[in-house]
Amino acid sequence: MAATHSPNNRVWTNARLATMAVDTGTPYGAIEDGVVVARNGRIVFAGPRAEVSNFGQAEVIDCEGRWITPGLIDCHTHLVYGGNRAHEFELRLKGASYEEIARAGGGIVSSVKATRAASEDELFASADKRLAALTAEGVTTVEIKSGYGLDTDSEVKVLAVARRLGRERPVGVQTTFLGAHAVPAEFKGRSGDYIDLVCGPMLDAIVEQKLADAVDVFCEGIAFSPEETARVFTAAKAKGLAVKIHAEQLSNLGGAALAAGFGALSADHLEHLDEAGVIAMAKAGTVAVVLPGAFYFLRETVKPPIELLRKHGVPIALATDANPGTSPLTSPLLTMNMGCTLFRLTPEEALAGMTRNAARALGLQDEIGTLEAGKACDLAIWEIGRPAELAYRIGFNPLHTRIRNGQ
Ligand code: DI6
Ligand code: FE
Repeated sequence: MAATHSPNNRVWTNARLATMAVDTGTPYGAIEDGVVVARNGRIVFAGPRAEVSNFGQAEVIDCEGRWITPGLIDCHTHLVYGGNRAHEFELRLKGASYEEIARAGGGIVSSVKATRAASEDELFASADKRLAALTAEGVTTVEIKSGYGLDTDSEVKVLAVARRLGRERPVGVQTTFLGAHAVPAEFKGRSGDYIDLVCGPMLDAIVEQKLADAVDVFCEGIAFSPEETARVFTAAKAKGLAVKIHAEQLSNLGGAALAAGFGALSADHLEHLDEAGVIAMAKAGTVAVVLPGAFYFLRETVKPPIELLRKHGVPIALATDANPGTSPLTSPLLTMNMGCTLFRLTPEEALAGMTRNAARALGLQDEIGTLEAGKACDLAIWEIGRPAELAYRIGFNPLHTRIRNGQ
């Protein structure tokens, strides 16, 4: 009788694994001649072929020596927004700075107008194309922030679109409420009143509809002060939500240390972070998310303090920051390349930044981010000879297959 196999049991064999597990003693947690065994969408074994005696009634997939990494995780994006800002790109090329454009009513506020005017279906359709670009390069989980609605109905609309992407596409979506992204035009000069709205009715509506997994604040001279940030974090924590911060992107306001004091999952950007901030993050276990796309697009010159983050053992994650204003980037592979060329990460750090440490930046370290038994079977299978190729190439996609929850 021919062997039957359960569709819920799958084995990827004849593969090289970059497990990205910690403390294996080998770069990338690599295993030559490895197998991944999955049952009902979860990894039950990832390790040397020699340790598995038989595959039972499983569907066996021969990887022909290809590399398997954990599915990539983009832990910081603003994927859902209306319109685009190509016109501001032109203005910046004529000499205007990002801050000048923002102060003159352009910048985030112009994306807010377009986002408010767009229907849910329109927002879904445009974000879906950007999401497809991410998944085409191996992304299996993405974080999506609100922050281009800036009134209760529009923030709810954006987060509902993000949730819908997670339901209708084969990708995990974590949502983050970033109502404190910018002061909307109708609150100009009254940021305190706007923060009342964010911490009150807006947060209430979002919690009520279970639309957010975390809350973020843009703490910056052109956005919100540390005091305003603390108010949002206090309100978020009272509702049981995790917090994150955009900090030290254009100046050092001590936002990362503030967020660490609230037990933040991550502090993101960090170009102007100092050693005191690094130490505070290390103590709190807050992940440093670096965003080379924004650094590149704004032609910044001050790099995040990678050496200090390494010295104090702060985990470093890497993300696209996909957004219309400062990082119109939807390539995780180019992001890894930029992490290496611009910030001097090693290719192994870059891959850890889009797998293991990105999972941690989302609080999902027990679920995803490494090839280890017990985690979701989210895989990226690559046509490469060594893992460093993922960060090395520019504009080339060696993805062979992407697997989400074993499918
Ligand atoms: N930091 C950024 O780089 C983006 N948001 C943020 O908090 C900028 C968003 C934009 O300009 O539209
Ligand atoms: Fe951002």
